[in-house]
Amino acid sequence: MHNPVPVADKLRSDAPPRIDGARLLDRLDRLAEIGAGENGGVTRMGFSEADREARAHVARQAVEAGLTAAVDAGGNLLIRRPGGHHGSGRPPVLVGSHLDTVANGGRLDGAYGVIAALEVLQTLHEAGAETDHETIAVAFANEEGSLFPQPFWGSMVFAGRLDALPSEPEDYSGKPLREALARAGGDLSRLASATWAPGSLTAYLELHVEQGPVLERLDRTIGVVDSITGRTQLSVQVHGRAGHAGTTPMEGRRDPLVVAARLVDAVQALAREEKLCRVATVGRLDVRPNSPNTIPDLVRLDVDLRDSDPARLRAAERTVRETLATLARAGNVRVSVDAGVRTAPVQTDPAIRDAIAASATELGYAQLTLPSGAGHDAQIVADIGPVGMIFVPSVDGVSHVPAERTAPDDLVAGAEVLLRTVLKL
Ligand code: HGY
Ligand code: MN
Ligand code: MN
Ligand code: MN
Repeated sequence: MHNPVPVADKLRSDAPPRIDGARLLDRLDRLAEIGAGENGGVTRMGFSEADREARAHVARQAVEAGLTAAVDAGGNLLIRRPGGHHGSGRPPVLVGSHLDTVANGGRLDGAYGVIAALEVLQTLHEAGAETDHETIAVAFANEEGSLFPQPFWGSMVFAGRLDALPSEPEDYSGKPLREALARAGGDLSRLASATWAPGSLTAYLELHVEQGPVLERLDRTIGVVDSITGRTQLSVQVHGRAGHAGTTPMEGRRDPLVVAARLVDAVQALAREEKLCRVATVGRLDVRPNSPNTIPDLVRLDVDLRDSDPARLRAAERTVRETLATLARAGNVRVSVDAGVRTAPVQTDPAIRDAIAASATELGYAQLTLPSGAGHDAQIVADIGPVGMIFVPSVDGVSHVPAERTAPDDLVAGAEVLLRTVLKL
């Protein structure tokens, strides 16, 4: 092994190492085949078979690149350079995102940040670059909460938010997480071994597609994220009385689906008309028994509220609860509400923002500072260290759908800025 040239000398003697764009794009293509659907969508819901296959696939690529890969008790994949190559004076810099997707989602949300992090680590390794901190790549587990409804699962374990997680998590169908987590290499009874203490990171950097229209509309290549939205997710159950659709008179029905439908309309109105929060959505609705000629007995739905102001989120949540109580009385049904997720909005770190901006300028990419409308693992990792996020444009501003795309040059540009920023931290 040649003696690694200290990156300080290396930077002085020649330009910093550059990303292998072709390898980055090829890895994204191959990863997108795991969980691929017939219409170009990708389904790799957290701790599903496809998710586990993706985690193992990325771990194999890391090892083939001469790096090491290990899964912690929370199911997070951590990739490191073999010993050395960094000073011991400062805590590590963590770069990454998530590999799991929503159902029939896109090929870039999360995956792009993980593959770019692998590319950064491999480029540093091949250049024998010395950094004064260890650089670690991570794929956080179950960021989306699509199968097991605890979004940000892996980053919450990593950041030590164990008391915010259920002790025996189950998926939407009631299947326990314990076995699925074990198959992914984790261990529900040893989560504490996977937590990192506050101050144990120099920085966490997440490269991500914007998932919105702003960068494309303003023709900017690099987004410097200044804040990440707050989010409240409520799981609502509406219990009515099942009955025969043909023989049960309309008078006296206790139909939970009628109440749920009115709630869906009220939720979108509280953002669109009353402007109580930035956006409000019901994206999931389960009807039991879901039979065309039966009045349902139970309807479950998830309410997703987003805003950058925690007080507005609390007011919007109160309004949802009050509206639901009124509708329940009128519909003579019983309701319950669980706050599944409450994540506070987070500001990114100014010094990291400056490093991202300087990197984009050095590389000649047009940039814009903007907030994130989507939630990210970075807002959880912010509990234990300073965080930064880099965005690249999303074609037509769409995400969480098969049409999710980013121009290849922009994908490479984002990874170049990620690498350059790591070297500046
Ligand atoms: O829902 C979100 O904001 C993210 O994609 N998990
Ligand atoms: Mn997502
Ligand atoms: Mn994401
Ligand atoms: Mn994210």
